Amino acid sequence: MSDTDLLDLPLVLLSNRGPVTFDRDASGRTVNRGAGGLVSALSGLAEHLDDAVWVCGAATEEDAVVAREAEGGSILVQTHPYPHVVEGEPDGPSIRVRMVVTDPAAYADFYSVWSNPILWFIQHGLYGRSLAPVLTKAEHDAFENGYAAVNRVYADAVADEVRARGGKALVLLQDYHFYLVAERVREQCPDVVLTHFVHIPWPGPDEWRVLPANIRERLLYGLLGSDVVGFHTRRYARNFVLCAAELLGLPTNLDDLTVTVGDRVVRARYYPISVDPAALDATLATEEVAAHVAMLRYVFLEGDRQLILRVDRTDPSKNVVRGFLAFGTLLDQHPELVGRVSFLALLQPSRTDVPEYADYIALIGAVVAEINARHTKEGRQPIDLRMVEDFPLAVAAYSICDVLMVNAIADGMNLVAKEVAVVNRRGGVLALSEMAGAHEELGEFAVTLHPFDVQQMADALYEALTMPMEERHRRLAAAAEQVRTHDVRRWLADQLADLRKIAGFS
Ligand code: GDG
Repeated sequence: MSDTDLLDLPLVLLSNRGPVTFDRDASGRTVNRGAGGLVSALSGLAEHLDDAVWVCGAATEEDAVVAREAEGGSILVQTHPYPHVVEGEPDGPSIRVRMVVTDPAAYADFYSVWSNPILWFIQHGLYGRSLAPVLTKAEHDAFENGYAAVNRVYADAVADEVRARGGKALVLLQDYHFYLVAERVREQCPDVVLTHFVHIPWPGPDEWRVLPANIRERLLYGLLGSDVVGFHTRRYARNFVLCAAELLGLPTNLDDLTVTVGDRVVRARYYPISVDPAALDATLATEEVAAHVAMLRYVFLEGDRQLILRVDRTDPSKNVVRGFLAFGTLLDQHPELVGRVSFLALLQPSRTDVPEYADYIALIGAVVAEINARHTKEGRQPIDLRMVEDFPLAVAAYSICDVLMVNAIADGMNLVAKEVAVVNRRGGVLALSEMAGAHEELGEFAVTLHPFDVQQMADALYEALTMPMEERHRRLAAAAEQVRTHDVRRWLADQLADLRKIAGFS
């Protein structure tokens, strides 16, 4: 059975970032396809349906112009052989896209006050709590006039698309930006089949008590407008059910992972997201990646030298600073590794408008400078820190590293670990935080990291670097097999199979 056989309903998708973005250069309007496994998986689904639309935010100025030209409606974008807008009948795979424009001040409150950082920080356990967060009238206003207001606009756009399809459609909502959407769509379109997938961790009730009761209750009831609330792991799904029990007092079943709201039963489910192995194999086979591989081998791997890698956004949840402290401890305690083991960190600057993120980048720089000053040998610095957005370089580094370090404080899944499992050709060892969702699937093939224990992480790095080659290859092969048989298509297919049952089609 193919993915599309699972769908007898029209499809409406919603995510903050859409499948295409428009820009303008000297030749006029340009169209670019969004990057990443989620966009390819969801586009792949939508492209093969007659009646699908993807609702998303206008991300660029040109997106807003396109949205205004469409007068609030959708446009048809043909995605192959190159992305372009079509007026008549497409002669290749295509997606309808509806870009939503919101008031800039409301969007700033929605995105830069509530989605990031408040919800992100709560869900990743990043608040120290002694001094942060401080919720003032400004945050309360930003919730009403930003998060809730923007959610209403998106919900109305989704409901509009559902009504245009006869009031019965399958709606797939994505992520923490839109917790209030499902409830409002259901109010307007009671026959809808709704799923909301949360890409980041879902903590237990006490973490949510950081928010005042009226706000946390609205967020939870918003999500409970869905038929299914999807997470990466069983632990997050369980936490969600616990929240419904403790914070809302609703009847729940922790074995079935269900919540009863009025006459409806809402299911919490877990579907571990994954990568597109064929796309990764194709990237690895490019000349650009091969050139990077040659350069990286020359710089880091001559003789018996070894390479530890990390690839992350500069997000405090990724725990970059403690990762370097652990590496510094490793070199302190094993001086024979100095000059022989390098640490390449490819970090993508992220959310630099949020003060905590800007401070975090500065701290990373300071820690790296200190460790490099302490352990430079024969002119060779142990840490090579590169602040870059360069996916081909990342894939090249994935393929030749000895150890990948993922030591997140909390991470919904962590796709980098899965990408390395597929692409590495050197018996690379995954050094994987027990707090990353990926640990549920890949932990048995990895060395486990405890993200707060710098000594434990140093010891684990040592274990990974000194692991016999045969064992390294055995573990890597098993991890690769797990990821290749549980790819991003399966992530989507499993959700659709559950929804099909709920909608009464099987
Ligand atoms: C959120 C959740 C969850 C790497 N370098 C570049 C680049 N990458 C790609 C990686 C990977 C992606 O970025 C990062 O994904 P992660 O899963 O590691 O982390 P988040 O960005 O925090 O993602 C996470 C995910 O959503 C999916 O549900 O797994 O837990 O936090 O694919 O290869 N991309 C570009 N340039 C680079 O230099 N464009």
